[in-house]
Amino acid sequence: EQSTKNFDFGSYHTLNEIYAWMDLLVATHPSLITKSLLGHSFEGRPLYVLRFSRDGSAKRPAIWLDMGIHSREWITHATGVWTANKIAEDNTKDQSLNTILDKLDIFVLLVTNPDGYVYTHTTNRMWRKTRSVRSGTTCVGADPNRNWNAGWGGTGASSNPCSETYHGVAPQSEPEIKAIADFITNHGNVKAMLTIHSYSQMLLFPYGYKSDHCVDHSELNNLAKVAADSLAELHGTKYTYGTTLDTIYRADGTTTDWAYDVGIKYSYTFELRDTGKYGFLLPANQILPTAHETWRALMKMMEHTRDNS
Ligand code: PAY
Ligand code: ZN
Repeated sequence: EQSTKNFDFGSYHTLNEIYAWMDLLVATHPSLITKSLLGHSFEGRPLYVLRFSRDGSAKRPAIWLDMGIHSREWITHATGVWTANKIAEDNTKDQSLNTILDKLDIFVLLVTNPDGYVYTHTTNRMWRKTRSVRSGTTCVGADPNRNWNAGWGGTGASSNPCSETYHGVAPQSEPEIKAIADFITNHGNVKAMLTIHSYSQMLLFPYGYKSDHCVDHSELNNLAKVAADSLAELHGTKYTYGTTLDTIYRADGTTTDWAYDVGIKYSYTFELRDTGKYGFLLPANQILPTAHETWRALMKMMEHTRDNS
């Protein structure tokens, strides 16, 4: 019973199931994986990050992956669980992953917005935001992907607390975002930040808050193409790519722009399947194909990070 082998990677799981599975994964791979507490959500739930590391030293160069910042994007948590298991199982078997882990730590935050995730299971499957409450409004939550301190408060977000893209009362007002930003800043050696969303089948990179192309634009665009091409080879799933502003819309206060502006060059938003047929309600029989194809793109980005940092 108590084995990661019995876990059904092809189903959606609750927060408690994911948290219990994380403990099993750590117990199964104790020399590779540690779990740390980043902080707590607004409602007091723990924010746990998994660290895959061959070396005990605190500040090795690292790759950061996060899932579920928007709670209704269930395919991201499911893909994340599969991905964490893949890293654990293949860490020495896959020669390329082996060389990545020789050089870099990998952090995986499977449930960035646990309050929202619980709410999507109990009350409203389509909940996107956090569950923070504030005075002066009965509307709950802020958009955690408009709450970062990068172009915060511009026109690519809403100042209306009832909006789906409400930016919150201040940059990093949401404890989930503050906890991640503090962790990454204190770490100081994160080389890639890959934040996983759904849906739209896109790879997005800075900027979202301004139309200027960043100085690394051609390198980031080329890497997005390599990743998208590799992803498509498996099941033919077509991704578009480019800056957030050029490819989807203007968005202010996003993870990717914050990461890039604090010096994390390889900064991407993934928008997983599909393009709208099922949207956030992607059928569970697409979890494994999505995870498998996404892995190919993630590996291209992790390999490039390994070879260029
Ligand atoms: O990080 O590049 C970014 C911003 C783009 C995403 C956002 O609005 O935060 C795009 C949307 C998302 O995944 O949240 C797309 C989905 C389909 C939505 O809710 O509109
Ligand atoms: Zn999202």
